[in-house]
Amino acid sequence: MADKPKVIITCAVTGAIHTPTMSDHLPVTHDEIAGAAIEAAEAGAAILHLHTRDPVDFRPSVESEHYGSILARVKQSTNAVVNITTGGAPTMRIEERVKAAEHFSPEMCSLNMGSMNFAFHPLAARYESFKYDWEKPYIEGSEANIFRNTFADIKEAAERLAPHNVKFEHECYDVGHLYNLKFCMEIGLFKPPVFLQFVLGVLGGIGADIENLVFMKKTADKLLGDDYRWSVLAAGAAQMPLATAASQMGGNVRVGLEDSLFIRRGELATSNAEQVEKIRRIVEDLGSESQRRTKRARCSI
Ligand code: KMH
Ligand code: ZN
Repeated sequence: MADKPKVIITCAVTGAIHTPTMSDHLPVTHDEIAGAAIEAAEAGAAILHLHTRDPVDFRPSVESEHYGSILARVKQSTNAVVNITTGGAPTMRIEERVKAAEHFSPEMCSLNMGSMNFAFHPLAARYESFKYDWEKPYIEGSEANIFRNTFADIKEAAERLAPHNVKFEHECYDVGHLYNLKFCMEIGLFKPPVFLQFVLGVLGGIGADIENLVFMKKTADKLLGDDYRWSVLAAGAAQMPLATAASQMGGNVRVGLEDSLFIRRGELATSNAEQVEKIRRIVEDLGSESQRRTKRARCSI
């Protein structure tokens, strides 16, 4: 009998978009982030995409000292691939965003493939009050904020992290970002096979529907041929439907509270692990196998 198709589940545990007011289940302390990551790995996540937060008011942080205890616990307790964000928060510049990856040399890092108005200001109207003073201006400010990822920024991240031998999760929020990646490969910044994360449903990027997913995939095929592997993250309500579709199209999937706070329409997820369990169940019910790693090694995707 033919081997079952394998699907890599990434879990993005806390991110920098959702704020403490939005869900009591969003892990925000270092202890909670580490615990949530470990639970997600136990539930079936092979890659853990990690951000950290300030320990005082839980705003997004990229400080290496705010990662230390999280990474130590995760490495001790799981075999999952550790993926540290270089996206940080959309308000931060690349120089600060790559520092933690330089410091810890993880197996993987995200790398955002274009500049955009990464906007989530409509979320502000959903809450009457906020737990922390920074939340409302941070959310509202995204209306006018440019998440800067110029070619120079991408080159800087690639060159600074080259000695660390990291595998990048190339985050592509729109079709143009695939062309940006192709250009960067042509000038030798990234070697195939590259690992793409198609990001659908962020305001400022491509919308989350099946036609757009097919378009992203066809464009990647045209530009990159066999030189890539891919995964999908869809923001909010589209998370599970598009992850399911991706898993049936030969792709991999990303879930986690960074990308959606919900387990189904109108119901908050109680944990990252709950989302991992759900997508794993779907993927396995549909005849694929979730890819796991039995022992810790350098990344070999
Ligand atoms: N929050 C995701 C939509 C990064 O960390 O590099 C984008 C993201 C960015 O994961
Ligand atoms: Zn992220």
